Amino acid sequence: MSEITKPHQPIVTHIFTADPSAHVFEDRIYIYPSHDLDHDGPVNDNGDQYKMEDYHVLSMADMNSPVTDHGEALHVKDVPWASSQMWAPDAAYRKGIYYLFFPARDHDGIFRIGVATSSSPTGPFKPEEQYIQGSFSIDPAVFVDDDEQAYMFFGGLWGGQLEKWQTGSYVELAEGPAPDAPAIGPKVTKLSEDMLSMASEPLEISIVDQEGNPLTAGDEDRRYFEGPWMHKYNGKYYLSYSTGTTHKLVYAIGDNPMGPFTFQGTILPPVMGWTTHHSIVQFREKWYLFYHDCSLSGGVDYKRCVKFAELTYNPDGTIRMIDPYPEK
Ligand code: FUB
Repeated sequence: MSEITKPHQPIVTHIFTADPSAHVFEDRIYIYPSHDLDHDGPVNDNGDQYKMEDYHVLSMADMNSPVTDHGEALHVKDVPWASSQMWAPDAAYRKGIYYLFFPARDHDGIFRIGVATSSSPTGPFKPEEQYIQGSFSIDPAVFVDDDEQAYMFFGGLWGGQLEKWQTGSYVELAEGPAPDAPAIGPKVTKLSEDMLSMASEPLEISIVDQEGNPLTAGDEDRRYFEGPWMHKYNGKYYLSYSTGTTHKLVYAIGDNPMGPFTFQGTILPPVMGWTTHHSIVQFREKWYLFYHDCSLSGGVDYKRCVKFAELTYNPDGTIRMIDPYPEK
């Protein structure tokens, strides 16, 4: 158990953690992060340095309480279809069952998204034999709307292989669009009642600027890269994500969870490290951003640590930008 929980500080220091998906279940905060491992292997644009093999669930009673590490909740060796690289997960609850959604490479090296279930938010989670049919790429984020319909958002460029699926099937050598062409958007699908399969074909989400023009692939300050998250505030849908190469967390607002979304601005400017990845959650009356940086390892990009900060809105519903290092 960690001693303290403070904004902008690592929430645990005994393991390296990243990609936090935070949820509130029965008035307790649960965080589903990636579990970064130390190694001497290659570091490259394919993301080989992110060698994760398992998931730990963390939880805290409130924002000032110690954090409990509930131990290993799922290991890649227990997932029949997966071979390596357990990247950013998410969790959901429906009708007495907790679901862990996670990407990993299959036995052909192709990223797929799997699901595992438990009667407890802390696991252990039992994986399905096969990955979710029709799934590909990385970074699942599951959002259950007020009408109980669940949606899964996913996709990531470069190591996350999203460029390779532009035709609907996997093309190993496919590249992204030209800089002046519309950017590749995140994917969204409705999930079935039992949350174990897709209830609709994945659709590409359109993110447009304030004039209604699609963001272009060369607009690296604003276009989608990876790490989608969906939350609802005052009846509007907020799609937030990482811009990857420009290292920001940004957001867009829409009237429908499947889009289109209009770009708004930056939630978090770049932090220490290449990747940036987040979730947004309401706990009691306040909203919080969970994110990561590499400060715990002194800047080693694949040894990251989860942090949080309060997130606030302007009266018009826009999000106030957060300073990740307010004490510097
Ligand atoms: O942690 C591995 C990958 O790095 C995640 O899937 C991405 O979102 C990025 O954070």
